[in-house]
Amino acid sequence: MGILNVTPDSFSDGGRHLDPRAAASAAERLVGEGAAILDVGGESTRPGAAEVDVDEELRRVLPVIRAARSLGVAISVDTRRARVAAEALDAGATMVNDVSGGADPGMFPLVAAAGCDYVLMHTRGTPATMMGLATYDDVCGEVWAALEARRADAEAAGVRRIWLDPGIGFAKTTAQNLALLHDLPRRTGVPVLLGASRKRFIGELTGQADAGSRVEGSLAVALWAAQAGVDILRVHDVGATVRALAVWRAMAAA
Ligand code: HH2
Repeated sequence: MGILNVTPDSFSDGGRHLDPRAAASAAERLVGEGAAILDVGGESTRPGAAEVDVDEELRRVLPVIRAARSLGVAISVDTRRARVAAEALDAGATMVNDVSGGADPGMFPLVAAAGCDYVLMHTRGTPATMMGLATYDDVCGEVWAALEARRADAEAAGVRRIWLDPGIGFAKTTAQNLALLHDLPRRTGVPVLLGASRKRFIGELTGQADAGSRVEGSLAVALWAAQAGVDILRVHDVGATVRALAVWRAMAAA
């Protein structure tokens, strides 16, 4: 899954794709590099990010989704709002990536009626408040129990095609992120999506303050996750990840 943020303030690619032509060429590049899914987002969810008005979020994502339809890959909309998800699905998206885990009461009924794919991510609070909520006795047990409980709610509402995501960096410290990654091989048998690309904990471990310089660290996580059986990797550096996975896959199959 290639990341395409149409925002002024995303932590890594903020401001780069606000112009529709820049977004279209980024989408083409990500698909050319091997992305099977494009994840289009119009609201930054980095720690402390401000909320975006729904109409503004729609204004950002809809033209990009419409333009990306011709690229022949699946399109996901990264949104916490049912109204944005509904219009994105009408515009051609087939997956809803919801970092709030269904906080909008309209989200599960909408996704159930659409019959689309749904990514259910773990977080606490909102992007503005989440880092004050990173307190757990047993981070792995609590995160996966919360995900399973939300999945049961989603299924009860009629949602069928669900990927679970532990939400790396969302209400989690570096130590908690590492514990969740270490624990991934135990989570076999459930469809999992992971988004660790260029995140802050990688910068802390490698001494890279600039998000664009966190490629090698991101690849290390991607290979670990692939080995653990993670189904979808949400990444900025699609070409590098695809090449690293080609070698990993050959070794795994040898
Ligand atoms: N992380 C981000 C955004 N969406 N979706 C899922 N399912 N999992 C994630 O880990 C995830 C996500 C944050 O990264 P990014 O989109 O690069 O930055 P920003 O939130 O600043 O736009």
